[in-house]
Amino acid sequence: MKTQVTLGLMALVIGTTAIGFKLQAAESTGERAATAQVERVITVHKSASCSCCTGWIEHLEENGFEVTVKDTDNINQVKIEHQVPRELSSCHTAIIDGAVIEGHVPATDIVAYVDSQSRPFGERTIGIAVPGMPHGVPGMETGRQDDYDVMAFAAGGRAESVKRYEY
Ligand SMILES: [Cu+2]
Repeated sequence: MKTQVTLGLMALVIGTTAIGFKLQAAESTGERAATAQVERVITVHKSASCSCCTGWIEHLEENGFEVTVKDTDNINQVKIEHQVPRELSSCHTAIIDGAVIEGHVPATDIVAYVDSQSRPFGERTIGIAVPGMPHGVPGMETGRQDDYDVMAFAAGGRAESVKRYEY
């Protein structure tokens, strides 16, 4: 019991140090130009046959992301594992910095979300999604342009719009 308490305290100290260092690093980096050069490493889970997923991956690469593609025969299982609410689900599921990106989310919104400290549901926030397959989203250039929302979501299906695109 005594050992456990000590270990817990050590973890807390290490954790605090890590946060302090991170903040310090961000301050010394300073300018936005330096931030923009940081590589965005993302893993995309998709079905092998999904062509609009490939279109979205190209959109990410054009915007400076380094993409690892993982084809799967059971994309629904991936969504269950990453707690993507059924009503928000789309064709592909991606992971970046521990955040879940579901569907055809524009690269700028991924960057804004990952960089931002604001999370609509606090630590329970899992990620962001563009539900379904709206026409005109990155990777879905069909010639038609739908209005759509980027939704933040948490476990248990809680969700709210963090950005709306209207045309
Ligand atoms: Cu798609």
